[in-house]
Amino acid sequence: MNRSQLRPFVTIIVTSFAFVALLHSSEVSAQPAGYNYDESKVPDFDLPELLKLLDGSAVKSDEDWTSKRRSEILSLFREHVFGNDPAGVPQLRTRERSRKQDALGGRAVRRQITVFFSDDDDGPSMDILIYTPTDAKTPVPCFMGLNFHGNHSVDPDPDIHLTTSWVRNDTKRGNIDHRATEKSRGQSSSRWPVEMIVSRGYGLATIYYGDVDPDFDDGFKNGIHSLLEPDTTERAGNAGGSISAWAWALSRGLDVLEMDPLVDGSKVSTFGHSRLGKTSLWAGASDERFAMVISNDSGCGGAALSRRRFGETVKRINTSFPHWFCINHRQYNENENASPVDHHMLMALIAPRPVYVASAEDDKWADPHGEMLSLYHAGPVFELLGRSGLPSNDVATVNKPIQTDVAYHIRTGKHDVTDFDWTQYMNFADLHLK
Ligand code: GTR
Repeated sequence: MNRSQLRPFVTIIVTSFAFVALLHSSEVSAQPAGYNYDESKVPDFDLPELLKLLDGSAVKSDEDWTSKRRSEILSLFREHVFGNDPAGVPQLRTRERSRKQDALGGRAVRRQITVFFSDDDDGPSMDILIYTPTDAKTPVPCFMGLNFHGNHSVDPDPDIHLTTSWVRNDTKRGNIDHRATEKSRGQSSSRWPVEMIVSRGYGLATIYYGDVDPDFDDGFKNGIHSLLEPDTTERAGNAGGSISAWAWALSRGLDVLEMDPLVDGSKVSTFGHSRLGKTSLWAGASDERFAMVISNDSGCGGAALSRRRFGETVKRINTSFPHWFCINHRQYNENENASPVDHHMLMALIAPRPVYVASAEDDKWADPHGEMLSLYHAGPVFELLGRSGLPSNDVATVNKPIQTDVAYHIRTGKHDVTDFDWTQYMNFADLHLK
């Protein structure tokens, strides 16, 4: 092979290496080339109607919405986007793995609870790490979210169980050969300001998403699929993808928090960042027990309107992450307008409960304005149910949160979770859950 023959070969290797590196990064703030980041190039489109039933008749009352249209839309999301929920909820068994009455310098009670999904202690299970304020006199409202790197990444506390589940390789954070090492403790603590949360009177519960379904495309053989779906040879087009499995885990976490004497189970907010923000929205949409729903930079497949094709597209997400959505979702690759849903309908499924959508200015890949617009376009449903939606569809001012019955902010900075974001979530929760 001479040099010029070699060049395309090298380019292919370098490109695929970069592609794999991108897929394996949860810190994506880059703007991959070849996608639209220009508002003037957003195509024209019509959104599917929220307040019209599939038989063409109008939704006129909150009763029409609650008893008819809401369930139609929920079924459409199951059929065309996320797939069905994992079938056969097993009998959960829980075991308190540890408890510390004076964690965080005495400010918090910290517990680790293992949730077993079968009779087998070695079978699929997940750990919930829960912090509640030590000085609380009554059960507290609580935020619950999945984390990307293991519960031990949330705080450097050496007593937090180091996950033994698969983790994404990342030498810098101490994840070697898909296993967490001591070095990985506390590496995500900037995203989980536990002290700030308990000092404002809230609890925080978090679960490692890799306990439930490791985030790679293995044909649904591991995690809860090994238990609930032993035969995956011919998966149906509407069989749930990983987001559906992760959202299911949030509901199982809520089952546990509902029984928890330190937490007010009627005031649990689901929270998530990025792919886990998509998951938070789907959990909140499909499980009405969640009192509030927070999407942090969830982008395509989450808060953003797919029809805008701004930043990440349906085709790109289904190609990069074939395991996240159901197979039917691939019909809308470069064919978004044919979908019977768009993501304003995901927001509407959460109504009348409070929903917070947050974006970051430099996170163009997630389409900040499109994230806001889906919340805006869900407005008619919030209004039908006696709540107010977003007052305007104008591009939002950076660092100026809008918080009414729904909330939105775009902050300066990149694709991440910051103290600014958490401060806003707690301000909003103060309005609705206290
Ligand atoms: C990106 C993906 C986004 C977002 C992000 C993340 O690679 O394109 O949809 O989910 O990952 O989860 O960090």
